[in-house]
Amino acid sequence: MPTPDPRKRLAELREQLETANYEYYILDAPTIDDFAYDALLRELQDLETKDPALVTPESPTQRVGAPPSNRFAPVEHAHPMLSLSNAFDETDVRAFDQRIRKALRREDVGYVCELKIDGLAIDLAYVDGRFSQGATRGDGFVGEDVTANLRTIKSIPLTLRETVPGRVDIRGEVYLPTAAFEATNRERLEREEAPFANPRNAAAGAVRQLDPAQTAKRNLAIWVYSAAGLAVESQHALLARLRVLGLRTNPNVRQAKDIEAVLAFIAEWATKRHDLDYGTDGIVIKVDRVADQDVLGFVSRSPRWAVAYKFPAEQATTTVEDIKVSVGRTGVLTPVAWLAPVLVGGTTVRRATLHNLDEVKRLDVRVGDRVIIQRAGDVIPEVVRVEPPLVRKGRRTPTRGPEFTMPERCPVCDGPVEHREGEVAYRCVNSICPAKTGQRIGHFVSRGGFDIEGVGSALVEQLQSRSLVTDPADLFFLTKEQLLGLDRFAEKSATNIYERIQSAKQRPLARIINALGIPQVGWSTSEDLAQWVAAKLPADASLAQVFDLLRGASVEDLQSIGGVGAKVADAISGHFADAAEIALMDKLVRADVVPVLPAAKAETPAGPFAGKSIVFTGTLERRSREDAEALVRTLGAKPTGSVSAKTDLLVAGPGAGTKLEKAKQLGVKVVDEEGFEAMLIAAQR
Ligand code: 0OX
Repeated sequence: MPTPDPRKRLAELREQLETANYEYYILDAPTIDDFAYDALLRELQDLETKDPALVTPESPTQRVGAPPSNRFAPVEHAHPMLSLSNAFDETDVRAFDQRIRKALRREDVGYVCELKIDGLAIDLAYVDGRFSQGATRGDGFVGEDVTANLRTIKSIPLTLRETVPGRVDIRGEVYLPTAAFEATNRERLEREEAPFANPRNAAAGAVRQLDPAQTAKRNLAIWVYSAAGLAVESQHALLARLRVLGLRTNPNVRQAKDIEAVLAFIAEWATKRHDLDYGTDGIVIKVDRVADQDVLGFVSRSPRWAVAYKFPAEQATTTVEDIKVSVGRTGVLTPVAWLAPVLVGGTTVRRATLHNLDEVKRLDVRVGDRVIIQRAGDVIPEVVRVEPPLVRKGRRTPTRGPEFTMPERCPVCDGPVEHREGEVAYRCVNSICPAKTGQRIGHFVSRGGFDIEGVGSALVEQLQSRSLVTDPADLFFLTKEQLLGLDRFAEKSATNIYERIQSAKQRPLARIINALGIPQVGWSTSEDLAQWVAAKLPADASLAQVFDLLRGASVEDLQSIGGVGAKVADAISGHFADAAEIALMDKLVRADVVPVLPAAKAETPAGPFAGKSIVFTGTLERRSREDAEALVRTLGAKPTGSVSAKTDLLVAGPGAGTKLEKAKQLGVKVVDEEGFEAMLIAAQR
């Protein structure tokens, strides 16, 4: 008998497994059981083990097992990933419809309504039908390469069911089903880690696991909703085409012939959404026809042709079991209501912030009270009001606890609490308060800082209680042996954390600056500061040089940085002059932290608009004249009203007259609106 050709069998197995996947994950209609699936997969694995040369990235065996990576490489999106503008009520939705009809100069505009999935937006690039790269949204222009992790998600096909030549970018939302989200949070609470605030954060945590095998365990799924590179005439046709290609689109969509039909869809899903096994926080309304979308264009980074209606905050009633005080990174004391657990919009809530003492007094909330709490989107749950007690016949009115007062000593370190005249906040002023230090370390290792995965609050508390860290920089001096001595640490976990900490020593400068926790300085100012430093120092400057430069900067120097006002400049200057902060920075230098400086930008922004004098004439259809002028100003251009020999560019829409004539006579460059939009896209990259 001739030996069967392994290649032929391999192709058969892959085909059968991909089909089984498609039927199970996309069509929700399996034709073979788990046992049969596993048998096929094992046979394929055996063949590939015998001849590793036969393994390809699209093989179903490759959905698990890529080696863990240290960090994710940046990926520049081939097409920017847009964000959506919001609508919060019926008036906003009707205003959106009016804007659309006005801009299209037509009354009959059809829409498509989609559920707004509470997940993580990602881009899937398919080249010649093969999944080649997956990236997170990031800032819309540059995301992170999470290909290996996305490969583990079974509802992401590794090959399209029809080969589409060239590249297509498919966008969708990766999400964690509600049950998996709740299970993840229960596990986190058991490990004394902070639970994820919402399904989106949990999905982001799972997608950004350094070890794809961990992502594979999480039960993530995807719904896709847009694509660049597929020629279609409408959003509803696009969704149909995506389904044909084997991608998973959400079934709860509707074509709406007008805004009344859109509002009916919204009303229907306001309650029905609770029956879904995934989170949705609103409805995305899209103009259906692609030709109309093209006419409408964009305002800054949001399409004019779509809007996200957000469901109103969810409310629930529960009982206050305790009021405790937490201490934040800057020492501010926040009263927190500990609640009888209650389900609010699909998430179990156990705590709600009471913000500050004034708010507690305003609400007059006490232990034992029944309260209405609310949770809106990403926001931490809060107490809205106290309900009158339920008094039943023959029963005593439930007793209320005493009036809440702020503690006079810090509940964590017993240090003095200060309340400055005229300020709402109460602060622990002990500079070495472990709560402050703990929160500070949390910020230091967070995604916007040194991004050290695995250093959670439980680990930080252990390190603090054993005096192994008293400030964030101490992390870099921890030895593997010290980690091994901690509870629940074995050789592998200690080595893992140790290596992650060591590899975090090299980080983009903006992250290092953000990690310092300078008051008033968030992510965007950190980026501005990093850019300013990069313009003044060589690309391979050391951290010591960077800190010296910032320490030596005057308030005036700092104010010369775009986006830094007087208050922020004062805060930065104060931070770099503070003895304790200087000691911390010196320690980071001694730890051999290496800053990666951003590519220095020229003083005026580079790009096609930098330093150019621009005139707009005629009608602009995609954006207002004011919007266009403001936009080019941010890109370094000077918009003016009349054409002269000094004019560099004339943007001429329909109806342009004398200005266009004059520009032609003077040989000034002229572009139409299309050309201008193309220049904008290039400039905003
Ligand atoms: C969602 C969702 C997000 C694509 C370009 C315009 C709007 N979270 O479910 N975004 C979009 O579409 C973007 N659709 C969605 N359904």
